Formats: sequence, structure tokens, C-alpha cells
Amino acid sequence: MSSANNGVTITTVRGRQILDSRGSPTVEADIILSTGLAVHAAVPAGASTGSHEALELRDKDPARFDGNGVLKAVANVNDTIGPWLVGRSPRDQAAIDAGLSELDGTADKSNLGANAVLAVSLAVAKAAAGVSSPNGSLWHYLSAGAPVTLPVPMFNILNGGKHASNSADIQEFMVMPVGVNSFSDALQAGAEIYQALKSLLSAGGHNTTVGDEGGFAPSLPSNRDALEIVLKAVEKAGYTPGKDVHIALDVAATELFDEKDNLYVLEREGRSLTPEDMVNLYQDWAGEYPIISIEDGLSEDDWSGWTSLQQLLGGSIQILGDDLLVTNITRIKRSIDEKSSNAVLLKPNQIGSLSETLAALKMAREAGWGAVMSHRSGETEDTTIADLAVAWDVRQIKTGAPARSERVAKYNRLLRIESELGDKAVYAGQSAFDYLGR
Ligand code: 2PG
Ligand code: MG
Repeated sequence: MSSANNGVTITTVRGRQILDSRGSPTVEADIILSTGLAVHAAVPAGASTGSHEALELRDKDPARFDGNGVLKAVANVNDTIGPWLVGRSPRDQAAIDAGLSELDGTADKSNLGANAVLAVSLAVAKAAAGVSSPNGSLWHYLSAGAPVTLPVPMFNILNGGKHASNSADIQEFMVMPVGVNSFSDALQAGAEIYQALKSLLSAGGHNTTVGDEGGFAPSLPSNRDALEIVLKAVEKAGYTPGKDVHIALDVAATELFDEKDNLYVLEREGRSLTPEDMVNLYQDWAGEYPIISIEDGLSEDDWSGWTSLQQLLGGSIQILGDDLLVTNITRIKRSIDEKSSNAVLLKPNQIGSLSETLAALKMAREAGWGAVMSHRSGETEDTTIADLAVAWDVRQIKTGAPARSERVAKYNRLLRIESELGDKAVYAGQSAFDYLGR
């Protein structure tokens, strides 16, 4: 910590309503420092949102944005958070995040809104980085000298579920270039596979319109057909499945679950499966396809289903909790105790601050788990998650297709970090899965 930064304080905090990639309002916060440095941070928004997530405050005023406005959250930034924050040092991230939680006073940030709190929390980190690290690099500031890696990307090339109507039941079919040598090679592989999938779909008479995260959204008869065509695209692009490139799924099974009957409804296939059938289905797929990660294979409160999946496949495959864990240490602790997953998806807006996101990662690490830094389906041009993935050595990042600027912005940011690191750049590659002992 350089003494030249002593005495730098926050002089202005300002919130505003901006639009996300779906054209819905979201919160952005500006912070200006006594040095004159000005930064801003924007928060994303989910569609397949877990019910245990921190609260995203929306106005519910039907006259504006169909009730989705965020002016109340913006007012909380301007009128409550701002006056509390002005005069503090931007380098006191942990104390600021704890203070913001206290100011909110609820467990789920439902008073100020997790969107209001997170926008400010991220802007504080960017401001501190701006006066502390070379080029103002956030990853450099947050890594504080610890070893870093460039994460393995999960490219969501085929979108279904809530992110694309009339496509597969499974929300995300992703490819992970685990076996290539660098992040830039991984991005090239992702883009080539994406284009190969596009031409295979066209040749097969399918449409090539895209879903919310930039992946194609064809109307295929079954989820297995989607797996098959993704695999063909990997091969067509010249990569070896299971060696250079693996498949990752986000089933987003909370969205498929019918609580009344305790069944998972696969509408495309016209059938409903019990939790046990779902687990067996994954076992079959894992035997046939080079699947390395299954996210939300079961619903957010189907703890026993999760435990059987972890028991059956958790020794060799990443069993990744999103809606199950919601970046929340209470739920992660339970899952560690019950052995119901082996990796955590980190979405800062599920919990509402930078420090709590880091706490979730630390708890997962201590349990010997894997981790994935993640975007939301409604995104902005903000690239903070790319820096977090590097700074915290998370080793995996999920930020959509290698297409559409709100997704590509994060991948391009990782390219810039790769150049900043020069010959010290280390691609996480297989080490992202060392925890599985594969
Ligand atoms: C997910 C995410 C991001 P959403 O389920 O993992 O891909 O979707 O932001 O809609 O929750
Ligand atoms: Mg998910």
C-alpha cells in the first residue's frame, strides 16, 4: 500500500437507472474520489432467478417499464448510501461492505436492494484500484500480489429454457476449451465452434436466431439432439471432444420442477421425470458425452436429489450449484455438510457485495471445491467479473456465447489482462478441475 494514496476519500456517490442487454432497467453507480478520479459500475439481472437470492429492488410501478424500473434502488444509492459513504477511504472494502449490510439491516438486502448495494460495492473497488494499481487494473489491485490465472471460459453456444422460447428445455449447452494452451486459444476455439454450430444448424434447416446469452436457439426435438449437434460443432471446428474441449450444462432445473408432483417436466420431449430419473439421465449422458460440469441439475430445494447426483457423479464431474447455493455461505455450508455439490457458481448480485462474494469463494475453497465466476442473462458492458475471475484465481468463468457485446466485453477484457500479464500469463486449463482428481 503506497503512502501516496493515504488521505484519498470518496467525495461523490451517484446512482442512475440504465438499460441492460434485454432492454430492462438496472442500476449503475458512480463514485468520484478526492483525486478527481471518477468510476462507475453496473449490476446485471437474472431471468432464471433463484428464490433464495438477495432481493433485486424493482419499483413495481406499472406506469414505468412495466413495473421493472429501479428508481427506488437509485434513490437509495443517492439518499442513503451516498451520505454514509462520502468521506471514507475507497480502500476499506471489507469495512464498507459490512457497513452497507448494516445500513440495509436485512439478511437479503431487501431494504436498500441488492442492486443498489452491489453497484456501490463494485464501484468502490474500481475507485480503489484506480488510485492503487498500474493502469488502474482491478484484477491487479484485488489480487494483492497473490498468484493469478486466466480462467477457462464456459461458452454458452446453444440457449434454451427461460433464455430462449421454443428451444431446448435445458437452459445452457456450453463448451469449455480445457485442453488448449492459453486464454486466447480458448477464445478462438469458442468462436470457431460457435461459427461451426451456426453452419451445422443452417445446413440442417434450423433457425440461427440467438437467445439472451448469444447462443443459438434452434427448435430441436430433444435435449439429446442439442448435445449431439454441439459435439458435431466441436469436431467440425477441428477440436477433439474430451481432450481439447469438454461440454458443460446448466440445466436450470428449478425452472423445470413441478413441486406439486415432485417431477421435472421436459416439455420438448413430452415427458416428466422423477428426481431419481433425472440423476440416471445425467449418468447416461455423462457416459456418452464428454461432459465435465453439470450446473443446477436439480431444483433449488431438492437437497436429496442433489446428494444422490453428487454421490453418483461428483467424483469425476463438476456438480455446480447456482440456484442451490446463491453465493450464500449459509447454503454453501449446508451443501458442504450434506455433500450435495462440489463447486459454487459465484454471482455477485445473488448476495449483493464484493466481500460476501469473496467469502463464498473462500468457504468453497476450504472445502476443496471448484468455483466459477458468472454473469447473468441480463448483462451490461461492465466487465468486473473478468477481473474478479483473474484476481481471485477462480479458474473458470461463465459469461455467455463468444458473441454479443455484453458477453464479448468480458472475454475481451480477459484478452487485455492476458496481454498485461505478458509471459507471466497462466491459463488455468486442466488445473480448474484438479480438485476432482481427474
Ligand atoms: C444462470 C444464469 C446465467 P440467469 O442460470 O446461471 O447464465 O441465468 O441470469 O437468468 O439466472
Ligand atoms: Mg444457472
